[in-house]
Amino acid sequence: MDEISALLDDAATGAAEARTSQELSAVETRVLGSKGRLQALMAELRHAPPEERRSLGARLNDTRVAITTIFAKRKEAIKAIERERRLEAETVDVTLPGLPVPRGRSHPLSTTTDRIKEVLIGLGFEFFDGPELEDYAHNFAALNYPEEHPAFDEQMTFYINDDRLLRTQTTAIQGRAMRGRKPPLRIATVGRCFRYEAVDATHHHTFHQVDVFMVDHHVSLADLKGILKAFASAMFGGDVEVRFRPDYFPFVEPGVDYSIYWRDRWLELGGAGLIHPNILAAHGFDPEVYSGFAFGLGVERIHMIRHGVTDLRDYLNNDLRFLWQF
Ligand code: FA5
Repeated sequence: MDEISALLDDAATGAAEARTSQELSAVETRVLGSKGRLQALMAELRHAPPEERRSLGARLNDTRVAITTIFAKRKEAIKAIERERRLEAETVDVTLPGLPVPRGRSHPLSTTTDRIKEVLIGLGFEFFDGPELEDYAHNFAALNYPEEHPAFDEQMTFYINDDRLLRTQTTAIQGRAMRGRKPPLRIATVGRCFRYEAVDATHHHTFHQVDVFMVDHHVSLADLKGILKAFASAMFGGDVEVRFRPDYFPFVEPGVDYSIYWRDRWLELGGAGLIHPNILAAHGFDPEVYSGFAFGLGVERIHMIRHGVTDLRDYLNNDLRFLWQF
């Protein structure tokens, strides 16, 4: 008899002392399991005197129900405590400083290109794209380069075959943009160019150019100078002076190189001139009726001047210490 009471007491104490579901489950197995103490007492019933068997059986049954209830209640309580603990462990302190996420930004040549487009579109020019892998005709022949001319020496490049080459100048867009169109034309392009160069601080095998041209009635060097002045003033800020000096490019006549006066010095920017009559005629624009100007310059050069960068190779090195300065 005492054994039954003792079992109930032990079960109650064991359940109360169990701190986790696993501990409780161990106690439960010990008491109620098939090899547990209650089962052992049940097995002994048959050795009890027959007159006591019935009441003993009823007590054991009541005890089983009581113990089962104790365990069920304790199980609920432990579950609640465990949920509480888990929530506490998962709590996020929203006041802690966050992990820094490095942010990217536009490459200086991209921001310069964007600005170039903004300014030239504002001046009424339309943008065109041409292929970086050009053909000989657009890069040279259509631009009035005579065969075997020394002008080629300045623009040696990488040939894919006899006819296909990496373009040396964005001027190659001219033939593509003039074909099938009629003046008035105000067209610009910006993009990557390539030359077989001895690489140094101001020459790379890969660089970027912007090219601009206009064809209409009575276009003169004065128009060219006016557009260049407006372009350079918008790009560099302030009132910029433009100076021409004679230069030679096969696709212009006359040809010039131009410099701007900015922050107390003259800075050479690129080449320009009036579009050669041969080129106008080749596209069916009568040179007696139409004339045009063209100019080109390096995108890197613009950024270098503005920010005092001294080595143009830095633009392609992808060193973030350089790029994050802008
Ligand atoms: C030309 O390429 C002509 N197409 C420009 C032009 C256009 C003249 C329209 C007349 C009418 P040039 O070879 O000078 O010209 O190059 C122009 C600019 O491109 C240079 O001033 C320079 O800023 C840039 N450039 C040329 N070669 C390189 C190079 N290897 N690395 C970096 N920039 C270069």
